[in-house]
Amino acid sequence: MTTVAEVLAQTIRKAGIDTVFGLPGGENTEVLDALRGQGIEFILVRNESSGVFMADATARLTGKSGVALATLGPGAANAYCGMANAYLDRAPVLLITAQSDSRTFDIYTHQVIDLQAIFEPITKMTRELTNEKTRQTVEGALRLTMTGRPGPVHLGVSAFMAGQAVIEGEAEANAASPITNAPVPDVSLAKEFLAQAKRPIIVAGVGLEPEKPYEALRQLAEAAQAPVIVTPKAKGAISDDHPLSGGTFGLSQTDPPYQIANESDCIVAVGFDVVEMERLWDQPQPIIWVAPWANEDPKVPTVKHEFVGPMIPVLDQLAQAGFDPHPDWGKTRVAAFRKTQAKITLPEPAAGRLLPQTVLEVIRQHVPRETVVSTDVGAHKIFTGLVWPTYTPNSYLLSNGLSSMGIGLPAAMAAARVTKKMSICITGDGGAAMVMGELGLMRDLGLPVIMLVMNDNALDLIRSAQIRRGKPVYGTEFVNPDYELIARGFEIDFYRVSHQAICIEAIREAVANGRPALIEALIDPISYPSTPKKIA
Ligand SMILES: Cc1ncc(C[n+]2csc(CCOP(=O)(O)OP(=O)(O)O)c2C)c(N)n1
Ligand SMILES: [Mg+2]
Repeated sequence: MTTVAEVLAQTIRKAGIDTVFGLPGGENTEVLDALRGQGIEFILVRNESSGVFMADATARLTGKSGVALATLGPGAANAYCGMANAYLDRAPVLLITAQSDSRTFDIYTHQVIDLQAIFEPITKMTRELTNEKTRQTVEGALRLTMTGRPGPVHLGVSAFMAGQAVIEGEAEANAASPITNAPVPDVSLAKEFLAQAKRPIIVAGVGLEPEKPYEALRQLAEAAQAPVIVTPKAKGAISDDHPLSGGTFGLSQTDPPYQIANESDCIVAVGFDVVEMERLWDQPQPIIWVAPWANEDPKVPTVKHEFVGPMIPVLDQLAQAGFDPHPDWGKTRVAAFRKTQAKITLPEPAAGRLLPQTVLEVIRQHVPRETVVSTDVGAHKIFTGLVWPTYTPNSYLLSNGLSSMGIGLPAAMAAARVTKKMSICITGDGGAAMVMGELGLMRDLGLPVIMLVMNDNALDLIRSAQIRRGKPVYGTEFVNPDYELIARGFEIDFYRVSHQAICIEAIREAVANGRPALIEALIDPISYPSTPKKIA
């Protein structure tokens, strides 16, 4: 006989997925054993949302769905933030949880919450996995995570059901490719329209994954002389040292690339999703929409031409338009924009403190171009997302649709596992405290991850909001632990840096050693763009 748990594990394996991230409860033992039986590596995280965050980052870097596991009740509730992130960050994640046995719903309440109901609003699908159509359900779930607008799916399976034999006669596994062979659409009208634009731009967003149309995007940009502005999730889609890279927007209401966007007369939106924008979409220019999903939820009213499906064939055709851009546009406009950015002067840091700018510059100078950097959420993210030079696709990871703290370290660990190279997590001290237990996983796996904590003893982004709104600073400052003792407790390397020379030395050494490391950067947040320059 083959059990539900075994079919679940077989189907995951057959889809080419070799790792599941999670933290089990007593109700998961059948599933865990079936995963082991299929040779699937189970990565034991210290908090369930970390598992979902790792599954998300793994999916992004491998191009396959990521799979996470949690128990019923509290485990599923802990995984919720990770799933909400997968939903708003459009990540293809399958979460398997235990769930209460529906036969006992009326007589047993311990740890029972209605998981189908709570996951419903933040998933593309949530189902109870039973011994009927088990294989089809799991295959369908994995496929659904990747189709159209990617997103999470939840499957709950009770401990009883996991051990039951599947009902005979199921169709054989048939892992279909997530990208369908849709007919190439007729883009002639959009092409004519784009050919008339004098100041076109391309805005690339989270929907570039999993198709990865980077090459087609670059070719269109070059043909049209269109500056490419990326959202944070698309950083690296065009190299930041390409003469048409117009930077990143979506982090704050005043991100500098709006200067270029505001002057444009036509936008080609590629895999764009307003979920990433910090302000309402108020650009008046007409849009050519190229994405794996339709312009809806919410609808952008300025879309004039809409192409839903594979993006590469559309971009390839658009690149054939006869362009006639304004001579001051394209590279020239981007070069002028970069000059204005280079002129910004920075305040002096307090004694014994570094500016975050110095920390980032030192890291950028000492790590390879393709090194994956993740950020957590806070002032440090808004700043890093804006200025971190990203040269290759998917080498900058973050939560942006949900903007959830706690993602930085799990994402960097997942990246180090997939790439087998050093990755760097830049986190605030608030976010670091949320995931400190995961340093144990970093040590267990010997992952070459540098966790760099921007120590400002505050939830700086929130403290800044208080100051800007004229409120007293309250509930946003705290005292950090002795990070050296923390690192020692987890048996990982430690560095404390408070000026540039020490910072250079620490980064150099940590990169050369390639071991798990914690770097505490004593920073002055004054130079973050989100931090008011006068602290009352
Ligand atoms: C899970 C979660 N809780 C709360 C918030 C709200 N929030 C956004 S930024 C921030 C401050 C983060 O502090 P820290 O990690 O120290 O980063 P900093 O702003 O100091 O750079 C908070 C509390 C959030 N985004 N996610
Ligand atoms: Mg902080």
